[in-house]
Amino acid sequence: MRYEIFIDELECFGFHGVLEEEKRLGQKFIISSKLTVNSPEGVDEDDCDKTVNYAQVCDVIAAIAENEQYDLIETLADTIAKEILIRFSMVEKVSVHVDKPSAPIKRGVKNVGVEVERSWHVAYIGVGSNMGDSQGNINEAMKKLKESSFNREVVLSDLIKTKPYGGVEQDDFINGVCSMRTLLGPEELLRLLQQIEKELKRTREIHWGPRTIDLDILLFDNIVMEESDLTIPHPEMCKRDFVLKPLLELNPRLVNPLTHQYFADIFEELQGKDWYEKTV
Ligand code: A4P
Ligand code: MG
Repeated sequence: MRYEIFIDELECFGFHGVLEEEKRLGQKFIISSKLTVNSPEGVDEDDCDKTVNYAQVCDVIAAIAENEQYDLIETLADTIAKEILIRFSMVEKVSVHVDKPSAPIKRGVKNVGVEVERSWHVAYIGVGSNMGDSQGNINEAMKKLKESSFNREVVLSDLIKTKPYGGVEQDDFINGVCSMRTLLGPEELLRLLQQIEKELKRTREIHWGPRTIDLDILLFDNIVMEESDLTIPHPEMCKRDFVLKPLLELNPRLVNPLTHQYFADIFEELQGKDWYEKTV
């Protein structure tokens, strides 16, 4: 069952702020939070272990607010939100509100505050390599994704050997798809993937050319977005058997949020298209 827990106006004494006096003297911060809890076993048994203990949540909030130091209350609120999601596995979504009633503002202001929201998301990542030790590169990328405390349940499909798609003459690829839960937003996840590509010595000389590792966001919840640096669903995914096959292995009932078609049907239709380059 799903329900909400509220923590209202927890008073903490912290040292957050841009000014030197704020860092030295400290001041009062008032923190409220709303947690959406999914308790698989429900609360019929009246058992504290089957829910989220709000006293422990208060301790986590106070430990961050009182022992860490941030210039911005936005960063403080976001750090608390992430930590609650990481520490309490039954929490699906959290909002954190931080008030700073004694903020050093010359005009009379009763209060200033911020509110941030974080939740767990489901993401599917296309994984490919055709340079160096491809299998080793993919394993290393998976290790790095698992090491990030912002991700959980990182699962890799079977890896398949595929013919290069797209006209560039190059070695065969190893491809797969990885599914995971992440508390990062789409742009933050893209930055993490690009950081891992960089660490694995990915260079960008030829468009669609050889690469030690390529990590593309295929799907992110049911989001449809088109920004200059990020398009979701991945614009090429429906044309690629080396993406659809491992994706369907992980979840055969996935639906394309753009067209509302089953990816299983898209994969089947692909086989009949005259431009289809079979790579698997
Ligand atoms: N970008 C936009 N949307 C996304 C997204 N959903 N996920 C932007 C990731 N990145 C996204 O990507 C270029 C830009 O796309 C990024 O800066 C990002 O902001 P890139 O990885 O730097 O460059 P690229 O390799 O030229 O493009 P891309 O799209 O990664 O290449 P593809 O489309 O993956 O194609 N044949 C086989 N058999 N197997 C393969 O894996 N891969 C390619 C590369 C060609 N042929 C292949 C395979
Ligand atoms: Mg890419």
